[in-house]
Amino acid sequence: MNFFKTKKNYFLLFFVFLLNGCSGGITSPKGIIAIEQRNLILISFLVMLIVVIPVIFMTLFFSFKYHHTSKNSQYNPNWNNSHKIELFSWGIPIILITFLAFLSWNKTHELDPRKEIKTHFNPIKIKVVSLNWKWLFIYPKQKIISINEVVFPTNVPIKFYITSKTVMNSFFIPSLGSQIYAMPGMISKLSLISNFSGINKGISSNYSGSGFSDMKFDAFSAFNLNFFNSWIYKVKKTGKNIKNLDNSFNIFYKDFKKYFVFSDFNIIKKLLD
Ligand SMILES: [Cu+2]
Repeated sequence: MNFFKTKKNYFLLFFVFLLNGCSGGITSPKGIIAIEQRNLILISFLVMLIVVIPVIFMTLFFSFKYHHTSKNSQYNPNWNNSHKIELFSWGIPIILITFLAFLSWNKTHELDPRKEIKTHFNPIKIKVVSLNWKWLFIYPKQKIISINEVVFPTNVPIKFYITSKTVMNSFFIPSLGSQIYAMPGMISKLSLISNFSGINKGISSNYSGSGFSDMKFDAFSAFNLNFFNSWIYKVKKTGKNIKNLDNSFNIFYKDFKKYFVFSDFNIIKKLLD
């Protein structure tokens, strides 16, 4: 049988191409937050189709049935009201909107970015600073800094404290969910978790200037705590030592080295304030 013989197969092929670009983002979630958000989008989409599909169908059906050349339609000049139609055209949207409102209200509270994710692991705290045009990841407890690379263990909640040293950006790891703004003078909190090890892409989803297209980072979800600790060890061994800073971020702009180590947290604190 030839695949291209039936219309149905063309239709299937169309959908394959349509969905081709949808890998790696919010449609292939890697953590519970992102899974919940994907489901919310899909449920809302399907619920809205309850209205959209009949409307498309009726538009076509009515224009054929009541076309001026059509012979099987009735001419009804004195018709003015139908409770049945009113019931459908008001009743169904009211039910759907009530359902969507209920769902959105509950999910936005449940998936509040600031809310801590409860597991039996303590969350890992990472400070994120957006610069022109790179991402700085500060691990206060581990006393390290890495540029455009963030590593955390799988199944351990991560608590990001996000700010900007320049213009406004938006911190977003699509496969883990929830984008949040990085703003100067403010700290946005974001809780995420990754339940699969591997590389996730990170971006800024808010246009911020000419070097914006380079504001991408790798978010590695380490297989377990041991892998995470060995990464920390590697950074401490290879990172450039920060002993004193003249109150500026210039060192991060000039230096193309990816990792930094600091012995005294006051150095970093001074920069963040
Ligand atoms: Cu906005």
